[in-house]
Amino acid sequence: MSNQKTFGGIPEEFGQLAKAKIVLIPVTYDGTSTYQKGADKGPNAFLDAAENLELYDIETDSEVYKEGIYLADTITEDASPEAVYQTVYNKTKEYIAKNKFVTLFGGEHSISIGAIKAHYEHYDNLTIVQIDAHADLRKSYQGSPYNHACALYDASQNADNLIQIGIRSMDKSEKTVMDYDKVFFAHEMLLNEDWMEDAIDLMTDDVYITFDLDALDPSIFPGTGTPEPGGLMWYETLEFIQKIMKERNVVGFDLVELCPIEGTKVSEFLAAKLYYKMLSYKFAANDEIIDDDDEEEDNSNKIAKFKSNE
Ligand SMILES: [Mn+2]
Repeated sequence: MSNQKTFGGIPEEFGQLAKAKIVLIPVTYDGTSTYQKGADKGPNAFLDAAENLELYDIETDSEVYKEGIYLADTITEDASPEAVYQTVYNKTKEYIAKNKFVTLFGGEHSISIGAIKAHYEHYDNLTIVQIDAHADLRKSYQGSPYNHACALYDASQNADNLIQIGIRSMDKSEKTVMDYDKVFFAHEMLLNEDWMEDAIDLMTDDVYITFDLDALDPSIFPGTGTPEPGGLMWYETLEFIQKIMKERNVVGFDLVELCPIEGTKVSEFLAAKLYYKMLSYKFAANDEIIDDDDEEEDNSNKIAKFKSNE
């Protein structure tokens, strides 16, 4: 399927592959989700919402689209979970080889398996940061290692470093795979006002972020297949992403599991805004937003739910 439009309706000159620093690959696969279906409709809802974004970011005083965002053809492969994995892996590799900053939008979380692998094969000592309500560490589920419940199993075994953030749902069997020193459970984050710095301290220089949108609290992001209570709020999410972008070299990311709800655009608009914020932080990270850390933390304490109330 060929995308005629540019991301967010940006001018054609900033949407061409040759000049773009950023590539966005939409992936519509929703073959293995188990509760509410509809993540296949995520990419189109996200792209529609993005057309209504303001392209100037107040916080970073930047217009990140001028770095160039190439909207790649949507991956609509759905023959099997393995075929999806292979296609995503090949496409991601292709754009990494062109020195692009590769981003993907799902689709369910299994679409991340190939994207993560392409990145950890390319970058030595890469950290995978998984922001997610679910551990996703099953070796196989419903007959496939490429099921969304297995999205991070491969990374847990083969990537150099996996850090899990916001986890609040898992199967007991996943305990044997999980590295507890690198997991930030939601109920513990609530009591640890230093969780962001603690997590960043565990990261190597190069970082890939896989962001399952169900990590967010359902009150701000209801549009997902398995909405788990007790998730991340908007400003603490932005604070954490901004800190990673400033303190580490983020080499790519994916956002997955948007499952649009008919009659409301809250979730897809949040997803579009989050995507654009992540790019703004990434490409403004080394200039405009270097500021006084102490002052920033004072402000964020007032609005971050996962910080101590004292
Ligand atoms: Mn997940």
